[in-house]
Amino acid sequence: MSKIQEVKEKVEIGKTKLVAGLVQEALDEGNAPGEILQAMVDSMSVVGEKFSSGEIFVPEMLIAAKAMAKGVDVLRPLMAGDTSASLGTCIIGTVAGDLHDIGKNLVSMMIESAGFTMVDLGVDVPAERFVEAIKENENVTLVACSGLLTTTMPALKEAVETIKASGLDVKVIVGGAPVTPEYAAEIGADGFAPDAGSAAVKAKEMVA
Ligand code: B1M
Repeated sequence: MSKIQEVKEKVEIGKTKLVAGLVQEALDEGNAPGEILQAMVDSMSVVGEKFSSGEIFVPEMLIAAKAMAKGVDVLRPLMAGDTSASLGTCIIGTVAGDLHDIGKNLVSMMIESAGFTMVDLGVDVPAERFVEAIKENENVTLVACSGLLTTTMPALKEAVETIKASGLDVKVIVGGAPVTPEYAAEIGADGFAPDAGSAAVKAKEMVA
């Protein structure tokens, strides 16, 4: 079995203590960081399918997420690009009621590598907290809101509307599995991206 395949399998079954070592071994064998990351993202899709079909439950889903986070920790220094260019500060968070943070963390890593200083508010972030963070930090040019549940799409809308209603001069980008470009436009977001890589490209375009 290839090392990448092993990483994928161990993330799926939540072997938190093994994943970091296996990711390092996969790198040592010459696999690209992006390829290893994609394997772990694919694992989470399998985990999601197993959850949907009732084969696994929330605790297994959580432990798989923790295993992936260990792997991402190893890749992070290799994925971060040249951060010397400053495009300002980006406030990022997962919206109220939503605890999913793996995608948000990947988006944060990629936007940082595009040249932003990141301020990560974490998960379950109330709309008002985004506004406070814009006021508390210097040179905020962008706010990035992530939402992973269909039930938290209204919270995404509330976040965008609250930021816009504050009158503060920032752009807002939204994304997450249930979010479509149409929904992003409907709720008044300035930008949308389907994945972490394109979020970085879009973020740069938005503040240029
Ligand atoms: Co939950 N969960 N979960 N979960 N979970 C999903 C999302 C689900 C699709 C699983 C399923 O049913 N197949 C489903 C949502 C269904 C829906 O709403 N339509 C679901 C559910 C139902 C739930 C609970 C309600 C389960 C329950 O309690 N009964 C519960 C809700 C808790 C809450 O948030 N209030 C719940 C809980 C959890 C855990 C806490 C156990 C855990 C999260 C742990 C963590 O994140 N630290 C978890 C997990 C792990 C998942 C799955 C399996 C994996 C999510 C993930 O990390 N994917 C997920 C199934 C799936 O995704 N197929 C699932 C990998 C990650 C890289 O992808 O997050 O999509 P993703 O991010 C991508 C893009 O979406 C995009 O870029 C990222 C990288 O390319 N993106 C952005 C994300 N944010 C962006 C922002 C941007 C731009 C792009 O701009 C700002």
